Amino acid sequence: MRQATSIGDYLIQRLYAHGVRHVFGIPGDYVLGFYEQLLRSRLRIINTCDEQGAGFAADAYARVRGLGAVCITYCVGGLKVANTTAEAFAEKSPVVIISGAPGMKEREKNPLLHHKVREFDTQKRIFEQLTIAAAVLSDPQTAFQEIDRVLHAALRYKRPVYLELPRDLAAVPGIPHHRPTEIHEQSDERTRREALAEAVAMINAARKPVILAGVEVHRFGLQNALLRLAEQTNIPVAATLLGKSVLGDQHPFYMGVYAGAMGRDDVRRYVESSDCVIMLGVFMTDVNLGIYTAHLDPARSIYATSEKLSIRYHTFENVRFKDFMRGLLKARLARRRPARIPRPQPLKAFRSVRGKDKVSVKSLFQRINAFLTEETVVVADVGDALFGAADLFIHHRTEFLGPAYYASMGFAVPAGIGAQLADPRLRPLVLVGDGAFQMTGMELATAVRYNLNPIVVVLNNRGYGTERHIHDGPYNDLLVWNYHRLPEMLGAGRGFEIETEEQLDQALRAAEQHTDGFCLLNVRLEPLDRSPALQRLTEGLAKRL
Ligand SMILES: Cc1ncc(C[n+]2csc(CCOP(=O)(O)OP(=O)(O)O)c2C)c(N)n1
Ligand SMILES: [Mg+2]
Repeated sequence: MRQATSIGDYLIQRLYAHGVRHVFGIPGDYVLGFYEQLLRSRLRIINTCDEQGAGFAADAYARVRGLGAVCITYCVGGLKVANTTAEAFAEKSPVVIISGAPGMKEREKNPLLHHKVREFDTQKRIFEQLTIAAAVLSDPQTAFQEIDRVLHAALRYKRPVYLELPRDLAAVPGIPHHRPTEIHEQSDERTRREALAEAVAMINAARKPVILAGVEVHRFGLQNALLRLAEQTNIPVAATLLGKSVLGDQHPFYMGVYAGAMGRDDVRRYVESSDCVIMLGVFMTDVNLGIYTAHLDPARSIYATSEKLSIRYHTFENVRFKDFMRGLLKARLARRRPARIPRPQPLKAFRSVRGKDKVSVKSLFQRINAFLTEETVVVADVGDALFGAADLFIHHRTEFLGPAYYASMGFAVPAGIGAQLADPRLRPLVLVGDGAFQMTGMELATAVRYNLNPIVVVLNNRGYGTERHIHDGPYNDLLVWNYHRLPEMLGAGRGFEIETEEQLDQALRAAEQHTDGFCLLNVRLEPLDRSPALQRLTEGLAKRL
């Protein structure tokens, strides 16, 4: 007779069915039973140095692959992924948080078990705030349904979810003959038609429409729909920073990143002078909009996301983002003559003839730009790594990851690990400030353990550079580490200490060749040097003061 499926095994099966192949985390006694189940399954456990590393890695994995998972022990592990879950929530990344927990039997009489904070449900209540759906799998009768419901919510809303598995239930069978429930949500057809009619009339009547594409185009897999929409209508496209690379930078109707004062001026003028800005999957965040230096008038906008659809001042309920996008594709939108638009300017070539010059933030990004290929995934951490990367010319459409909204430092090194496991064809180019590196850079050990080969560029400006431009003080200084000597400690990888353009050039060439392990470039920069994007932003802000 076939053995009944246990709750733990059912969860594993469903994760696998949704494309998950790796689970990031650190075990503990409350979750060891489930770790054993994972070990016997087709999923691979990726042990990180710290739970926060696991959380960021799973987030990047989800951004690249469509779903990610992190598995940790109760509270001591769980609360360490609260921050990464918050980032996944804010930036719409579907990560499944699986936490071990005291068994249901152990909870009787409320004993003081280790790792407990206050009540047994304290952790769950915290995660209810940070996820779109949460469940404690405490009842074998409902566990499978709960798993279906929670995973469905992650996929539907592209947000993290929480599943708590009491340790005495992981191996307990759920109800027999359960079939996963497929839920198909639909738009309200009449509302959808009316919204589309209004949108089409507005777009066709416009003199200078422009599409502003955001992160949800990527999360919902609508890049091809966007491409076709632009091709069919010749309406040009700009992207937000969070949505950068939803289209490849080489597409003829793509003009670059729009980010208020932080973005390029020509893109800004084009978008802000448009009489119909079609915002697709855009989040109106301050970083996306250049810390509120953007001027977008709702009277001239169509705004469609998974949460909201409005056209001018009209709001429509129950129209799914996907259905609206597809509707636009089928609608009778006029085909226009191609407009003259600004184009992303590949950064000026690197002048290696003057090789003895010290590397500046500007020349660093120029050289990196020339280094990118179709196989690179650029992962940028908060700080000038992210601002500078805004101007990079990304060849392909998905290959840029950065926490451009919630902006938690420490994302990039573990995210590089998650991104490469999600798609092994990609080689991560991790851009990270020295401050952010000091938070999670030791996850390079994880890269070594699992034979990954990221190229990590540490922008070593001896402190919290971004903050220095806002307000400086000794609290922005850092101990200067010998980052390039980490390979000695880890017994793998290659390190480079870089001061001149020539050294940078040589290190990148060597990194290109050295594919057996990670490469770390310790790039020494002046504390007050900054990227053109960060300069534009601060100048833009200064003008408004
Ligand atoms: C976890 C976290 N702590 C603090 C901050 C506030 N913060 C924003 S930028 C920044 C400095 C970043 O320093 P570094 O990583 O060296 O990059 P740089 O600005 O020097 O390029 C800080 C501390 C943050 N965003 N995230
Ligand atoms: Mg720094």
